[in-house]
Amino acid sequence: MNLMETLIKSLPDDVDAALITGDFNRRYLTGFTSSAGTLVLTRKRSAFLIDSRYYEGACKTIRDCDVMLQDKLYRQIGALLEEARANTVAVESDVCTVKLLNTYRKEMPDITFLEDNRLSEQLSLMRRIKTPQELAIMRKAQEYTDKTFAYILEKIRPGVTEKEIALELDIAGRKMGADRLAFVIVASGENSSQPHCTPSDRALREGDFITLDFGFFVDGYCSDMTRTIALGHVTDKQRQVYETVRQAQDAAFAKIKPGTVCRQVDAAARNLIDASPFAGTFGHGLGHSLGLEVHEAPAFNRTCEVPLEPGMVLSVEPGIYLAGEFGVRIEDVVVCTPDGFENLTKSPKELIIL
Ligand SMILES: [Mn+2]
Repeated sequence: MNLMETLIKSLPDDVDAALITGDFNRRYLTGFTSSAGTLVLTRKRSAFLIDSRYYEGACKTIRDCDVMLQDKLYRQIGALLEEARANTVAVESDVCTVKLLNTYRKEMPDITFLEDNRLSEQLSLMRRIKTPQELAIMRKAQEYTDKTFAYILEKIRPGVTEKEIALELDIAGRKMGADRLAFVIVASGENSSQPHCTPSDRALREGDFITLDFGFFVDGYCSDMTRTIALGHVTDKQRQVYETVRQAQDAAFAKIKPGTVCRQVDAAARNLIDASPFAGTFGHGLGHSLGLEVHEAPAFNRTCEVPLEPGMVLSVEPGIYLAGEFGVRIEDVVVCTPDGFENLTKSPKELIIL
C-alpha cells in the first residue's frame, strides 16, 4: 500500500475523498517537489492535477498516481469526485485557506467540504515516523552541517562580521553538495543572548561567544545543528554556562527512548538548568521534530504529551540566555531507535576556543 492509500484508509468512513494542496504534504505523498498542484485522493483513485510548468517532471517522478495536466481545475476536481461518487471531502485544516475553501464550495456546490476532519492530523502522524529512506537522506543532510561547521571554524577570527560568516556557511554547504540553506543564525557577543538573532554587521571580537545555528535542505529534507564557540578567551562564568548547557543536553539524552513522553525529555534538561545558578534563563522548548519542514510535530516542550516512537527525529537544543551579556545553545538531531536513540550530529561539543 502506498502512502496515498494508507492516508485515505486512515480517515473516518464518512470521508469519501481528500484534497491536498500543502506543499510539504504533497511532496511527502507524491515524492515530487512543486509550488503548485492539487492531489485528489478518493477511495478508488489518486490523481495529481498539475500545471504545464511541472507536468513533464511530475509524469517522470510520480508513481502510483495519475498525473493530469491542469486545465479547468475545479471542473477536473469535480469530475474526479463524481467518478468516485464522493460527496464528503476533507481539506487540510492547517493549510487550506478560507479563500480556497470558499472557492471549492462555490465551484462544487453539491459537495460537502469538511473543515473539521482528521486529514491534517493523520498526515502529521504519518510524517513523524521517518522511513529508512527518509532517514538516509536526513543523515546526509546532517553530515553537510557537520562538515560545514568544521570548515567555518577556519573562517572565524576577530573583525569578521556575523553576516560574512552566514554567507560563508551558505556557500560552503552548497559547494559540498547541499541543495540550499534552510536557515542560518550567527549571533556573537551580546547578540548571542537572543536565541533567534538575525545575522548582523557586528564584527567578532576576542571574548565573544558565537552561536552558529543552521541547516541545509537535501532532497527535500532538512538538517539543523547549533554550536556555540568562543573567540580568544572565556571567563569562568562563560565556561560555567557552557558546561551547564552541555549537562542539560546529556540529561535530556538520558531520557530519550520509546515510550518516554516528550515533555519529560524537556523537563530533564529544564530541571537541570533551573537547579543551577542560571534558573529561569532557558525560555524556549528543548526541541522540535524535523523532516520536510524545519519545525514539525511532536516537540520537546513543557506540554507535549506524545510518547516517543522509533523513527521520530527531533532536535535536542537546550540554551542559557543572559540578556545584555551572552548566550549558549548546543543542538544535536537524534532519531529515536528501538533501544534509545542515534545522534545524527557528530560535531564535537567540548568548548572550542579559537
Ligand atoms: Mn532547531
